[in-house]
Amino acid sequence: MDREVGHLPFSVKDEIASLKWVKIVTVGNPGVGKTCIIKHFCEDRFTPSYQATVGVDYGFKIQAVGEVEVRVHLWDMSGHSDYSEVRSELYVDSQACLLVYDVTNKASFDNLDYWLKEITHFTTEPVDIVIVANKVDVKTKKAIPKEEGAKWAQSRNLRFFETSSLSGHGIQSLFQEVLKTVLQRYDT
Ligand SMILES: Nc1nc2c(ncn2[C@@H]2O[C@H](COP(=O)(O)OP(=O)(O)OP(=O)(O)O)[C@@H](O)[C@H]2O)c(=O)[nH]1
Ligand SMILES: [Mg+2]
Repeated sequence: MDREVGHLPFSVKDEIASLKWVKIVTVGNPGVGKTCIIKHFCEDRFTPSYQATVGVDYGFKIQAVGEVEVRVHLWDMSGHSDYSEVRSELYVDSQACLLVYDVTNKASFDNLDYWLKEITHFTTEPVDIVIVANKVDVKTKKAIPKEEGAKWAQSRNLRFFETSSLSGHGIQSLFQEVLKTVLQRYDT
């Protein structure tokens, strides 16, 4: 390449500067479905077998929110305690955090306070923290009724969403709502 630094026309530079970038992290106990939620959002697919995330995974999607195209970076963090140091670095500068529990697994719900503490310790304001009750497709083994999850979220002043990465229920609206909130902050 024989192009010199600064060869790009100003309009291209302005164009790049005007793009909206959003960083989202997912957190919660191992196995609650963080990776599957992101896979569903980015690739519209579900994997029934469980492959624990080693440290961190990454997803990217260009998502339309109304008239705006948003470049969404998704940092999918392992819920395993071995990786708390990795997580502590990834929280920085995230604009939204999805705190996920599994409606069939009480321990994952009971641990939400632990996760919330970790999130508030490492994230930098402003960050939109939301509670995600995942695996709502499983009707027979529900350990946490919707009302209990919603009440917990309300008591901490956090928004509550239900999802299934198997059926796709609630995934699009979760990301739309979160991205809308982040974009509103962008413009203020
Ligand atoms: N029925 C059902 N199963 C799900 C759903 N989401 C995830 N799973 C299953 O739950 C298991 C764990 O999902 P993962 O997405 O790998 O969980 P994770 O939270 O990323 O786990 P770590 O990476 O270990 O922190 C897998 O076997 C998935 O197929 C869901 O909405 N419904
Ligand atoms: Mg994972």
